[in-house]
Amino acid sequence: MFDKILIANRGEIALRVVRAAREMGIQSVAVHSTADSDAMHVRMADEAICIGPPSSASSYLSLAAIISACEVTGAQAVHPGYGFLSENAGFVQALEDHGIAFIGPTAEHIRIMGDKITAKDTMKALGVPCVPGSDGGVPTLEDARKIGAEIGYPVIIKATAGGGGRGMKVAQTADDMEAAFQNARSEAKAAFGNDEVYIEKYLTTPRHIEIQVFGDGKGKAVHLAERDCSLQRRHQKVLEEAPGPCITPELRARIGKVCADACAKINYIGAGTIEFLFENDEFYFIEMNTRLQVEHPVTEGIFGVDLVREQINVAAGLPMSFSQDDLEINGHAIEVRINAEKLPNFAPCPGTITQYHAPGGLGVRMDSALYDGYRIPPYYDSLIAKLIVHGRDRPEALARLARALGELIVDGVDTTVPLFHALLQERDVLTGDYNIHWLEHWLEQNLNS
Ligand code: MV4
Repeated sequence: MFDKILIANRGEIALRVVRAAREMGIQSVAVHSTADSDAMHVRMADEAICIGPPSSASSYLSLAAIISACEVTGAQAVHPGYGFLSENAGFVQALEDHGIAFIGPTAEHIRIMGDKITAKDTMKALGVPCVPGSDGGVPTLEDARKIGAEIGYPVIIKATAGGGGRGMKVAQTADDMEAAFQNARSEAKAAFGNDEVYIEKYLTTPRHIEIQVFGDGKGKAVHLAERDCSLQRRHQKVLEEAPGPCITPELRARIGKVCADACAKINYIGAGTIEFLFENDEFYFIEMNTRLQVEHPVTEGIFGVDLVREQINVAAGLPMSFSQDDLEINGHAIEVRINAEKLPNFAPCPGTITQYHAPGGLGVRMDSALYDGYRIPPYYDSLIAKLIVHGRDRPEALARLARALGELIVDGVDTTVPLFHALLQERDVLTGDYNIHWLEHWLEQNLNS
C-alpha cells in the first residue's frame, strides 16, 4: 500500500479523498493555487504545496506542477478527483513515465472512452446496447442525409471529441439536416479542434440512468446499480438519486450484468460510470466516464461502501473488498448540489461565507469544504456543497432531505438551496415522474430564467 498520496484537486472532493486516505493510514498531500491558500483541503491534508497562480490552467491543470509536487513530497500516487486532470490520458502517461501511480483507469481506457465513437464501438462489441445510429464518423452532408433517411427523424448530431452535451445538434426533419450538420461540425471544430461527428436516433423523452461499475484491473468487475440523474439544467446535474425510481430489480440485474461483464472483459480498473438514456424500459448507451463522479455518495449510501478506499486499494494492486454477491441495496439516497449561484439565472456568486451551519442527524451526509469566514474564489466551479441523505425508502429520503435543507445555514452568498425547497413541493419530484427535460420546463415556468 502507498504511504503517501497526492490529491490533484480542490474543494469538497479533495477533502473526500483526504478522509479516505486518513482512515487507511495513508499520508495525504494537498496541492493548491495561490487563490486556495486558505482552503479547507489545504488545512485538512497532512501536507500542502502551492502549485501556481489562480488560473486552473497554470495550477490544477498543470502536469509539470503536479508531477513536481509529487517529486518534492515523495507522493507515490495521485488521486485526480473529478474534473481537472481526471480524464486526461496524457497526464496518466506522464505519471507512469515518472514512476508515480494513478488512482484511476489506464491511459488506454481513458483514451478509448474520451473518443465517443471509439467508446460506442467498444461498448457495442462488448454487448452493451447502444442508440441506433451511424457506424462511426459521418464525413459529409450526403452521408448524413443517407443515415437520417435510414434511421428516421428526429436525429441528433454529436461531436466525437465532445461529451457532456457540448457540440450537439438535433435535426427534427430532413429539412433541418443541412444546418444541424454544418453547425455541429463547426462547433466541434471550434470547441475541440476536431470536427468529426456521428449521428444517433434522437430519443425525445428519456431518463438519464448511469450504472456505477468497479473493476480490479485483473478481470474482476462488479456493478453497483444505477443513479438517476435526469434532473439537469444545461447539462449540469442538479439532483441525483439511487436506486432509480423506475428501475425494477430485473432491469437492474440485466443491465448491471452487461456492464460488469464488459468491464471485466477489458480488465477495467477502478471506478467507472456507464451512462445510458432510458426510454420505454430500454437502455441505450451514450458515454462512459472513467472517473469517480460528483454523485458517487448516493451509491455509497445505498451500498455502505467507500468507493475512494476501493480505488486506492486496486491502484495499489490489492483486491477490491466486495464481490457482486456481497452488494445489496439498502434503502434510498438522494444528493442535491448546492452551488454558489444566484437564482433565477444561476449566475456564479463568489464571496465570503458569513455564517455556516451544516445539517446533521441520522442519514445525513454533508460533503463540503465550507467554513465560517471562507472566501469562495471566483476562479473555479461554483459547487460548494453536496447534501446527501439516506432513508429506508424514497419517501423517507425525501422527508429527510427537506428536514436537512431546513437546518442548513449558508449566509453571505446566494445559493441554489431555494431551488431545492421549491422542487420538494412538486408532485412529479415526489413521485419520481421526471425525464431529462423536466427541470428545464419547470424552470421556464417557475423561475422565468
Ligand atoms: C442524446 C439525447 C437524445 N437522444 N442522445 C446530452 C449530454 C450527453 N451526454 C448526451 N446528451 C443527450 N444525448 C440521443 N440519441 C439527449 C441528450 C440530452 C440529455 C441527456 C442526459 C441528460 C440531460 C440531457 C439534456 C438534453 C439532452
